Amino acid sequence: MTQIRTDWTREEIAGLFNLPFTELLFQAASIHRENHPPEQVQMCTLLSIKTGGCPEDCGYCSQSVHADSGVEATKLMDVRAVLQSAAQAKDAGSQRFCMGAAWRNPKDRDMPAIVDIVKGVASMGMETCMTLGMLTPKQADMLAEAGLDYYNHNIDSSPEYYERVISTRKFEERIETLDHVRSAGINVCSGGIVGMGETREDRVGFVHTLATLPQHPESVPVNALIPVKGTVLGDMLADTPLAKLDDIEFVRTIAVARITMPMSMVRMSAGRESMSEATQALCFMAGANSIFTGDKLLTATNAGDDRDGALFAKLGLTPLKGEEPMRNAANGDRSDISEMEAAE
Ligand code: SAM
Ligand code: DTB
Ligand code: SF4
Repeated sequence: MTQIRTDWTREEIAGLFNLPFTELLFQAASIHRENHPPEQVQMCTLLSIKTGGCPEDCGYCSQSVHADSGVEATKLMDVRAVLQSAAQAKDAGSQRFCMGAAWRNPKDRDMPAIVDIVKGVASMGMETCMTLGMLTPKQADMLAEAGLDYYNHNIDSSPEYYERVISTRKFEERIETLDHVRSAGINVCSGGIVGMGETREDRVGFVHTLATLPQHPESVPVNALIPVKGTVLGDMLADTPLAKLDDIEFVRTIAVARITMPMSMVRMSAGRESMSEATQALCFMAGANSIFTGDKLLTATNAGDDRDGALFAKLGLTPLKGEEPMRNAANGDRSDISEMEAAE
């Protein structure tokens, strides 16, 4: 069993990034197969349950009111419609259903519907994940009690680069919400975005922050920036195409996340649509073991099932076997949630 460490130094992490690529990949792949079935990749589906109109000013996001991206704001989706989408995702082979809302934080009046959604999706036997912005301890407890398996809240980048990307909230506030999620007994999903114009040192700081949390996030999404027209970062990248992150550096980031957080699910999240098959294959080799399937992420397009099916066939990869999803600590096997109760 690999030793789990939360005392990584920035120097050690920088040292991993600096390894010869073949050595880095070998170390990451070795740790990956010690802790995970290396030929299996978890298939996840994303749904935006409340799109656009977000008051935050995250420089990458199409859903911010500060962006001119053309994304229209919607209300929170009806519970039934969400459950219908979840059922479709399950039929299409998804094991995990992730729901996102473009909020700074959920309002207390939103919580009853959110709780019903969690109960409904959980009762279908899928792993549940939600990302709704900042949470109070009480809201985290409500989600835990409803049976939410994971809460996604990304630190996005290094503490230093964070404030250049987002001005409407502080890095420490992100960490506070992660604390509330952890205390409530929900598995933590936290990662970030690379390719936002940050330096290697920022990528070191990003992985270092995650790998030195008191407990590693069980789930670490690594997004490659999707440059969206009308967002600060999308427009910056359109003006300076050379600023696009090199694919090998993306693979290195995945590998370092795998080595430093051996047990976590490392998710190759946004940005696969513009990646070559070869780059994605290197990411799987480096320890990525989860992808978003289907044609759409939250607002952006995704690689799509046809392309992914062809890639999996070529690489001999299979969807993660339908073992029991990793339940939240507060809720055990959730045998208390009956189908009937969930449908109420
Ligand atoms: N409002 C919630 C929040 O920010 O916590 C949840 C939704 S937000 C869209 C979820 C994550 O998606 C962000 O933290 C960011 O890492 C990622 N994301 C958003 N826009 C992206 C883009 N254009 N490219 C890559 N990742 C993106
Ligand atoms: C995460 O880190 N990536 C997902 C999920 N968590 C919610 C979201 C990706 C969003 C990509 C941009 C969009 O679709 O708008
Ligand atoms: Fe709002 Fe989340 Fe987008 Fe930031 S990333 S603008 S908080 S939806």
